[in-house]
Amino acid sequence: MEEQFTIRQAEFMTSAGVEGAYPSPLPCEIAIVGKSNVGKSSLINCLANNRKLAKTSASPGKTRLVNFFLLNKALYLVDLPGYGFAKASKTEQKSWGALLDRYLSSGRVRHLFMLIDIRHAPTQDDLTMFRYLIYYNIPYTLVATKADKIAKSKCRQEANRRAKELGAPPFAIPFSSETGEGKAELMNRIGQIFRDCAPIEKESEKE
Ligand SMILES: Nc1nc2c(ncn2[C@@H]2O[C@H](COP(=O)(O)OP(=O)(O)O)[C@@H](O)[C@H]2O)c(=O)[nH]1
Ligand SMILES: [Mg+2]
Repeated sequence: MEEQFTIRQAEFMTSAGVEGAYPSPLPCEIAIVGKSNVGKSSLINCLANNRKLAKTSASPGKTRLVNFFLLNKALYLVDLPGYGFAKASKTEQKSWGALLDRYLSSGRVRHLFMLIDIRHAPTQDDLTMFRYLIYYNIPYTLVATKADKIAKSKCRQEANRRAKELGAPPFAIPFSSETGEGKAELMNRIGQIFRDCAPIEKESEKE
């Protein structure tokens, strides 16, 4: 049975860099990864119905921090800094790697949404990122963004093709933060993840 998850409330909590403290963990934390400009911040805003919640930018590489958004005061949605923008210096790449390593190895994240552009084959950085999340053994869902840029009749097929090119089972959710396509499907996914994260009542605690 699918039960639609609704975001009643969304707020920005805090940002952390390579050293800053993360907020106290909640049972459910979902993080979003993907290359710069793929539409991570736009997706958060679209889900939360708030265009100003996460800063979006037409010029890539602006998010250098791990940004925590609290949904319904119950779960964290985390905007991770994007990878693979051409102008990044070696130092910047290194600090991005350290930031991501620290976050992923913290054991907080329960699920990752990996975003890929529906129009293009995965980049080397996408492939590296995908291997990395397999290595960390983190459950993930692939989301193919900017679906409004291609014919609607091709979205499902193209999204799945991108997943396959990444080396994943051939399934990705086609999504557009412009038209809201795929939003209901993604909200269902969040609902499922949220329910799976809920602490299970132990037999001994039941009365
Ligand atoms: N057409 C279209 N543009 C999008 C979509 N999502 C994001 N964008 C645009 O892509 C650019 C980068 O978006 P942003 O959310 O900041 O990407 P981020 O770097 O991954 O956080 C912005 O100019 C957005 O308006 C989408 O679904 N469709
Ligand atoms: Mg962003």
